[in-house]
Amino acid sequence: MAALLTRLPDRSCLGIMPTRDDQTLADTNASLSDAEVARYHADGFIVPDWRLPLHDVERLRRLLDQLIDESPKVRPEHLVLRWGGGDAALAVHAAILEFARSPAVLNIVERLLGPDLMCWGAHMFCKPAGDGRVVPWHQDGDYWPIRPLATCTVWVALDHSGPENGCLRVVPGSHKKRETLAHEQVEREDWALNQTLVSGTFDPNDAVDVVLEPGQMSIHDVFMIHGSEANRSTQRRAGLAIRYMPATSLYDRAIKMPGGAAAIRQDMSQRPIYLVRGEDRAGNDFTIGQDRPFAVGGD
Ligand SMILES: O=C(O)CCC(=O)C(=O)O
Ligand code: NI
Repeated sequence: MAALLTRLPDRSCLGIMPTRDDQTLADTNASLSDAEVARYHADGFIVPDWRLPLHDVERLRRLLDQLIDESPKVRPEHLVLRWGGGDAALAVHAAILEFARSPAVLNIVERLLGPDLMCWGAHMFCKPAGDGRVVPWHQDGDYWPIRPLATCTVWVALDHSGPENGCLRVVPGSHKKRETLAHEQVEREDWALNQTLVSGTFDPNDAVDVVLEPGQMSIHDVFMIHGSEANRSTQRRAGLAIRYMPATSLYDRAIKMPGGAAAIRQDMSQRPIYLVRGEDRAGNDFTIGQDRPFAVGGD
């Protein structure tokens, strides 16, 4: 009986992930182990031991609700965030920026991309219960005007994310050649993105599910093949993707991305970008777009 009682308070028994007191966004000791870094390079993705405390997850969830309320015309899978608009606008969405610029997350990203870091985008990928859209197979590099192509995405789960509600699926090791394979443009109402890998460029049977609990995150490389299924379950699946690049690469505003009719437009030339650690070493322009208002759903 005593043994049972001592086990009852274990929060994982109640379906709540345990949080660790030493893990906060301000935690300057947060990092990745050498084994985690090696796994990232071998597989193209990792799920770090470090996770976001639940009260920060709850802040981000409230922000997601706010973004959905404020943007009734934007599908919840398409909540691409365009920062800018000065400090006042930034303050409104402070929870995301605090996350993106936090010592803990930057320490982790620094282990993968080096000491000079830019944050150039963020995207709430929210798949509502019942009709959450498919994310077709793709490599992020096919979408982005960054040269040399080098970025990683930190994707933090705001809900439980598993195969039943359309979790991220990745092809381990598919990043290794450091090249983008052939993509084609496909406009489909039930898809969240409009560029997808041409059939035959890889084997979808090699894919694995990335199952995450709220606050856990996966980090993936720009060349890694990934996608996700529709959400036909009764449980929402939301994640916040923050995009980082090394400041040794150029966010090249002259490159015209393919574009298309899909809700996410691809002209990224005016997007505000931020140096979040170290120094710019590639002539990036951090002034463009800063005066544009905060917006969601496009560039
Ligand atoms: O949230 C998803 O299912 C897809 C995310 C994705 O493609 C990305 O973050 O690059
Ligand atoms: Ni992607």
